Amino acid sequence: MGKSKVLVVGGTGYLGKRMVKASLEEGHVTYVIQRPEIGLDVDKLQILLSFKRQGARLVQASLSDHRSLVDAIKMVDVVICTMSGVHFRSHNLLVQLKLIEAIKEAGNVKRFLPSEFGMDPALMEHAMEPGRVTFDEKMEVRKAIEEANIPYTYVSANCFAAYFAGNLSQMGTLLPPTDKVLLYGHGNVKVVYVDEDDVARYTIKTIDDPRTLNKTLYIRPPENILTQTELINKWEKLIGKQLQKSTISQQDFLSPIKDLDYAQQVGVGHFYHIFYEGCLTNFEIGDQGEEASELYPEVNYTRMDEYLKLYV
Ligand code: GNU
Repeated sequence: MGKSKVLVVGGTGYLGKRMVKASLEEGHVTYVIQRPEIGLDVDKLQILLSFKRQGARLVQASLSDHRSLVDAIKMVDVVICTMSGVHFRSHNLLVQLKLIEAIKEAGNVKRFLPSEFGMDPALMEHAMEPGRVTFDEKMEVRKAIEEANIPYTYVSANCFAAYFAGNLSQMGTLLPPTDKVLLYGHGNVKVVYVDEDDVARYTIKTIDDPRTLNKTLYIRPPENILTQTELINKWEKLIGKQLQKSTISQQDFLSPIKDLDYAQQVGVGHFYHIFYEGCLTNFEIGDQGEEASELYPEVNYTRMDEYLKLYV
């Protein structure tokens, strides 16, 4: 297999770091943008330097300097963007429109993977305010990509394990509760939990795969399609103790939304669609999609009982 030249935009971030690592591990020539805007952010600089030590190439460019972006893009075949779409983090999905302008002008990119990595925004036209902004923005980015005829793959990675599994899907915390756990409805809606390192592995597998050209890659590892209750059972087995369960109805879950800050309002909407409506699993993958664990059975994905061991 010929190796690709890959540019990661957002390489120092939560998911981007994992993309850079996975790309280097697959033997691709891996470029990471070094933005002048990092200024005195010593953590970001150290991450970049550690990538360089591992063989990545740092390229100076800024998202507010079109020329610099075009020059960076001209060096590669594949662009992966992992800018944050999470509201309690930097949240800047529409900045990708500038990247698309540059990809259009450069004209050499064989595959662009925009920042998606969650639910499929194309299936969220009915989503609640204000959480729908995430999907509306991702669709705006898709529209720009498709109008510019840029070859793409959209990755629907479902629930990042650190946000959804380590906390047994409780909001407002990243750690498992010790006594009481809240079940959404009957806790019996199938969701999909994916270790972020696996998100990066599958994503890198797909960048030069003709089967995912202009398609959506859904990451649905079969053993990680679980209900909230099934996830909690795995945890209880690990700690050898039962948690006290209470359920919250859909109505009670949604009613206090006005009193929350904006990021939490966005979160409530997302959790509602995932855990009550079942938006991650209530559809079959059509001919515009492929499933990652089917295409790449060689990836030994992390099962959630293994993942949760870290939290004991
Ligand atoms: C969820 C969050 C966690 C929010 C997606 C508030 C877009 C997606 C599965 O907005 O990444 O506690 O697909 O108190 O397409 C937020 C994002 C997570 C929800 C995180 C999201 C999932 C966004 C919270 C909380 C753990």
